Amino acid sequence: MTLFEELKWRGLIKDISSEDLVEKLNKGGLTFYIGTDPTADSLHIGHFSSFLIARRLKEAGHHPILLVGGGTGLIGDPRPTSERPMISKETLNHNFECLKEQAEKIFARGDSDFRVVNNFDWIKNINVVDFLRDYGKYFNINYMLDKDIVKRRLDTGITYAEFSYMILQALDYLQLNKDYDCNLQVAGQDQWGNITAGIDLIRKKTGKEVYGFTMPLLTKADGTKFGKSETGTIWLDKNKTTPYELYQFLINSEDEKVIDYLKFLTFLSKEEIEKIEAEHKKHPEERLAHKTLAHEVITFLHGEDAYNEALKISESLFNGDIKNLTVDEIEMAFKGLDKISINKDMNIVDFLVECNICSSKREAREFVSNSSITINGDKMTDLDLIITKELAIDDKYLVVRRGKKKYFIVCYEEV
Ligand code: 485
Repeated sequence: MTLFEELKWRGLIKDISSEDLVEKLNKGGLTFYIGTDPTADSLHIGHFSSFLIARRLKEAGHHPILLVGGGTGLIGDPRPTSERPMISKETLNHNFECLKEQAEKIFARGDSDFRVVNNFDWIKNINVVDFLRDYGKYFNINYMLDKDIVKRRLDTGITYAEFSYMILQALDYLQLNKDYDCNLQVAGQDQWGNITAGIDLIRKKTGKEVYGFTMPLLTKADGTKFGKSETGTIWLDKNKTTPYELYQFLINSEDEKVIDYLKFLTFLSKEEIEKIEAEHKKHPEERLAHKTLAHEVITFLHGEDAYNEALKISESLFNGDIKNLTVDEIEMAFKGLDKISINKDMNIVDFLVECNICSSKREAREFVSNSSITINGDKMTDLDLIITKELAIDDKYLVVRRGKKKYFIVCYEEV
């Protein structure tokens, strides 16, 4: 299978700038770039699916450049809906540092052929007269108005700053072409207008033919964006989205989409994925495709140990085997829950009311008598039980479950 055939099979090709690109991709030796703006202090799973292309192309013999937009981030790429709030320069710098480190760690992986650049390095030197003469003169307003994103914003309004964004991204491509002979830009499908603006600018200014292609957005079965869980965006920074949360997100992928995600988000070969697909169809209840997806993505991002920990937490919670977990693992498993503090021994009924796990003593007695309360995985049915620190995991946490699903974390205060 050629590289292009493989990218097609994975569902990674949306628009391509010219048919010539197919042969060039298959041959190898292109220098390409993919960019992101530092609008947050971490990349998210949507970026992950796009940025993986950098490793795929690199492995096929092309040379990657990752651009973090310290300059473009100060303006903001127009969204289809409304103007972006401006990010302060301090926040932007902070985000920039975070993203640079993350991109290097996750995608470059110490590979010296991966270059990471910041467009602020050249944008900051352009004065307004040069900007208009050297670039503005090459952009006809009709051409700009014809870009999809601008058309979509005409009703709600778009400022001159955001309207000019495409010129900045186009001049980046020109700059990278000049500095590194970069001749391919890759991105998600929403970037098609910006990519073609760059290709056209380079053609007009240098006469050279350069290329671009976009990848489809990763979606859920209903067509909405993939990448949000009940608790929000799935980040690549493990302090923002723990490996356990990532595990939960991936393991709960929709059945009808999970094979697509394997193609998009992993490096497993066509043969391997087809084997998993056949197995998945035969025994969907085994969730082999989901498990493989979680394993591949989490080990790529955070390593095998983090994956094993996420798996252990998931299995322990599923089996009620809470005592098996360490304090760190409990913290990861219940990251989103507020901790309830206590500092004295109490009868179980008083304990449940005091910790707001039950609303009255009557209710507490009822739950205990119905075997609906577990503490660290053990059913608590004795109404006279005294809850003491000795019951806590590492003298710290009591994981209380009320009914089937409702968890509470009670924490013994250091006194
Ligand atoms: O020269 C460039 C300057 C900035 C950019 C690209 C080239 C960033 C780009 N305008 C952008 O906004 N990208 C998005 C981002 O930063 O979050 C997303 C795209 C998505 C995919 C991803 O970046 O919306 O399709 O390309 C990597």
